[in-house]
Amino acid sequence: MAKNDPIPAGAVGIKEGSKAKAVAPVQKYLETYGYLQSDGEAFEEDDVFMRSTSADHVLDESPLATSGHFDDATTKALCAFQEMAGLEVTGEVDAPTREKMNEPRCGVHDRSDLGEFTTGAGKWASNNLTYSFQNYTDDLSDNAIRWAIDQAFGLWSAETPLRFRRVSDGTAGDIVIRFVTGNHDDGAPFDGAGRVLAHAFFPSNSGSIRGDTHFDDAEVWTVAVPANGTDLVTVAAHEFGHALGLRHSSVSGALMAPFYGGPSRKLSSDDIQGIQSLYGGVGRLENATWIHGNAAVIEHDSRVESQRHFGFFNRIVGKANTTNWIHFALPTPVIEDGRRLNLDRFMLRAVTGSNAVLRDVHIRDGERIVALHNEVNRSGSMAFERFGVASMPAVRWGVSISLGFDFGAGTTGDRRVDLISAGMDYKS
Ligand SMILES: [Ca+2]
Ligand SMILES: [Ca+2]
Ligand SMILES: [Zn+2]
Ligand SMILES: [Zn+2]
Repeated sequence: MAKNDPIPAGAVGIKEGSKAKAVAPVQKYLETYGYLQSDGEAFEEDDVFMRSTSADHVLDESPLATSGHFDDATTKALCAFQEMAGLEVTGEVDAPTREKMNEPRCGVHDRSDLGEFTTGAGKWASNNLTYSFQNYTDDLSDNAIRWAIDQAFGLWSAETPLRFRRVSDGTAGDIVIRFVTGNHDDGAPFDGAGRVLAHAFFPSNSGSIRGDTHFDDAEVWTVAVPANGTDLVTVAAHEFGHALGLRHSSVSGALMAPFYGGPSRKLSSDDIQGIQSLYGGVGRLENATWIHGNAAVIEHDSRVESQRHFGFFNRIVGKANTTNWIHFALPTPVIEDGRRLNLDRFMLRAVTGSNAVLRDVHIRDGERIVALHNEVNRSGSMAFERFGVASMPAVRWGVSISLGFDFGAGTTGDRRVDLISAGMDYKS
């Protein structure tokens, strides 16, 4: 595809016994991502992530290959990669394997022994973490970048007791965010446009670099969907998984899978199990308020085909191929026992037909937007869907939720939204 593909077309078909020129780039890829060790190469020099995790050093498990020879060790490593990537395990560089190796991906190495989510990269002692920007990318406005990063943290905070507060630029938060190109003095240089998109440092790293998250600014970063570049929310959420202690997952569809296949701004059950194994679940709600679905207010009545209030829900059927906003004003306790409360997470109970999609969730306090979750694209049964307010701002004026929906074609049943309840939890 791209001219910078690491694995050339000539690699297709090579297997054990081959000494073709294309063996070397395949071995290089397998080395880079922790599946293989080459003889006589100063391999540990170029992988700061491996050095950092000496307790369960990935190299201990990697076979040792002869450079340029597709030997038994290379076959074993290739099979491990194929398993990780959800490919057919053939031991041969077939077309799908080459294609997968040429996909854009995270720069953090995989483990060759993994199944579902894996941890073992340490964790933070505190649930309250700070982050800061060392710089921004010119691809987006600073505000768009901040919202994207906030949304990415919000995915993790919605399912855990973790909370993320931004501290001013230039101060060193626990997680320092940088946009950099090429060599940026951490032993893991970026590679120009495409291929490696970003990397992050596990909590098990020593020193201040733990948690730090670097984006390759040779990529074109975007927050638009469909993406006209690389989706910052998706990649940031993945990297923050590393910054919190998760390694790559071989579950396809998991956010922590190493490959980037376009915008996917949600955690899978594998990601949730992984992060909760480190930090625990959401815990009890402290000051939750709920409002019934019948309290929904529709922004554009003219785009609604029908609305009916049932005993326990409110059914809205959008006209075909329209968008609309549905707003909820949520009961808002502002001060309790003399202390100001903080917004913690939004919760939604709803069911949609197959062609009604919850696209955006905006959370406001008075006129101020406190969380944007854009392009979340949820559909079907949302029994208890959570959207984090990662920074937990103090609440002042009254909370409202705006839900942006896309209604496609299809029957009225396909275009329905059944709103049951909307809620918010507040922490003192
Ligand atoms: Ca740090
Ligand atoms: Ca790159
Ligand atoms: Zn990764
Ligand atoms: Zn870096």
